[in-house]
Amino acid sequence: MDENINIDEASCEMIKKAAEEGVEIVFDRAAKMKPCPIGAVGQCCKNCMMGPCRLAGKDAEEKHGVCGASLGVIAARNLMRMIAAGTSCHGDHGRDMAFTLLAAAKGEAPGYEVKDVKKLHKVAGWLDIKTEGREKNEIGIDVANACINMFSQQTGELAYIKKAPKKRQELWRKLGIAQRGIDREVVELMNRTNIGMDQDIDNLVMQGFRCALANGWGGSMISSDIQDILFGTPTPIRGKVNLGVLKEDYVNIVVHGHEPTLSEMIAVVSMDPEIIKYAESKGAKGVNLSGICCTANEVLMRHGIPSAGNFLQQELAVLTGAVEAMIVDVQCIMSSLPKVAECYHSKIITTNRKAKITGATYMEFDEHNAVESAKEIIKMAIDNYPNRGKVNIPHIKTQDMVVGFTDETITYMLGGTYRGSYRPLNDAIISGRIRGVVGIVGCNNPKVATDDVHVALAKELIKNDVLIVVTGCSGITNAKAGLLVPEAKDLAGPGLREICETVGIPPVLHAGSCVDNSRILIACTHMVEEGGLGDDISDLPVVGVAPGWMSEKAISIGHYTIASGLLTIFGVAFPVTGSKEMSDMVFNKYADLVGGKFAFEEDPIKIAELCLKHIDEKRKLLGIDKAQERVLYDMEKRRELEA
Ligand code: SF4
Ligand code: MSK
Repeated sequence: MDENINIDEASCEMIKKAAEEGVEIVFDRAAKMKPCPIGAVGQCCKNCMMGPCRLAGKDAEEKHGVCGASLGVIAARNLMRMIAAGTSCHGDHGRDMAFTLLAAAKGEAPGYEVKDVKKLHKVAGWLDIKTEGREKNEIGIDVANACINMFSQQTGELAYIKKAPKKRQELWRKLGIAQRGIDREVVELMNRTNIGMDQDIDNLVMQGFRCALANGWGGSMISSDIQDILFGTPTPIRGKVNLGVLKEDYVNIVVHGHEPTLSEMIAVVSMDPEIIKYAESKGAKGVNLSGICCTANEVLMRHGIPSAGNFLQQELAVLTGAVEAMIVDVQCIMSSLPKVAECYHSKIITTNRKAKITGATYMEFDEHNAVESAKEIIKMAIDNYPNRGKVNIPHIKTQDMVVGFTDETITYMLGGTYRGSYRPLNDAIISGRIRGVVGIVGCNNPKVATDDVHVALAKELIKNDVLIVVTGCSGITNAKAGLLVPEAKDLAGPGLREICETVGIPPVLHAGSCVDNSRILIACTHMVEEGGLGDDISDLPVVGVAPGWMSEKAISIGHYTIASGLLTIFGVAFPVTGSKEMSDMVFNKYADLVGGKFAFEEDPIKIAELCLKHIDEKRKLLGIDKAQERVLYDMEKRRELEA
């Protein structure tokens, strides 16, 4: 394993244990793997069997695939296919949520209900669905059907486009990239990247943007909205993080993946007295629930259920020997889990017909029979408790955190219930107390100093008065480093510290899971609408960063962030750098087209410098680059003003 892998102490303890016990984990596989240098930079095409065509070497730019495709076209097609894959992940997630809402509103999914009526009315408003004098389930059925139809909508733009600033909507229409149905955009992008199809890079990337917009202002937004309707819109709540949240004398159940439908029910059922009694009958003190990845974020944001860790800690949780069952749903689940679990007593339980793993136990979760399904799964975990061997939960203290900062929360916290608005945030930015806002999102990747890139970047930025919003595994990673507590204000610059003290917030705000990056888009729209910071998202002193990304979902997220107007910086590697033409496209020309573009940088301090440079340029363009002194008015000055 790479000695330079910088990760938290609890993980290091488990990595050491894995080595001692001869259990192969992700870090070992990463160290052994020699990633294909051609594929990594976009120089390989396997879209047909005349190839695969490898356009490598010094003269790569002059080479062509057997079909005649240039290096630029090959790199572009590869990137576009990643957008299609990422959009389909978040889209299918949103679709599942819409069908769950439909079943709940029809009374066909006992245990689920419309929990947040206020949010239901808000979403209905966006979708032009009448709410007045109607019962919540009636509205719920209409909202669910409208969302389901957004997947198959063949013509016309998605209703969610209206949530963006007017100027941005007009740009999308002018460029012909206003998104139609989510499925249609994915299918068209896959078609256009086939052999013999779209071989004009300028034309191809526009469909890439349209497909990505169908994710950010489509599939992901549907997921977040419906999850709020069904399970409640998160509000600030305390929680704990890291492997130490596992408990020695309890049946430990870890939920992992992305869709909260099952985990919400597991959370409820695990507190059922009948279940606790059953756990006691097997010698345990009760059931202890925790999470990994974005399923963890979902139950953490709404119930304060502890997070055992991020993407790279899924195997490490099993290594403790304390996990009776890891219950997984969809996305970011490592194929290696059943093999690691073989060395201990842990059961890996897959629950979704779309995500089975050879060697795991499959127990299909049916939301129409959710309580019974959840009970059955939990009982299987409890039955496994007596099979435990030696337990080694890291003794490093768990870290506290405060999470649940949605755009609704920010409105309320900054402006209060009756006059909730983004005015105080905009004023803080205009006055320079907050220099800008950076969203640090995405995965951990064993190719880089895993946790360090996220944490070093966040620390450097808050020191420079930049407010941070985190989602996904970046949220968990920064939480482990202690940046998600109000006390972290002491690491912030004087301006940001003052805001944190006044409002009582941490300098790093956890906004949720990967699909909740759409919440950042809505927050940006509110900032524009509030006034004083330009009239489009591209005018804002805001940057998006994915310093440790690995999933195709990140490429789709990056593209919708850029199509929304923001500079977006990626670490690790960028999969088109083998082509000068495509590099010029993503790192320069994108900005001319949509206002946002990619930048690539691995070093977290240099990423911070890029963010600050961009923020300062935007501040200058807005005319707010000179720090404004706060003037305290005495009575005489006030009278002068009133006169
Ligand atoms: Fe090669 Fe063209 Fe086939 Fe790609 S599509 S594998 S470049 S022949
Ligand atoms: S879980 S996509 S590793 S952030 Fe959303 Fe984490 Fe990345 Fe999966």
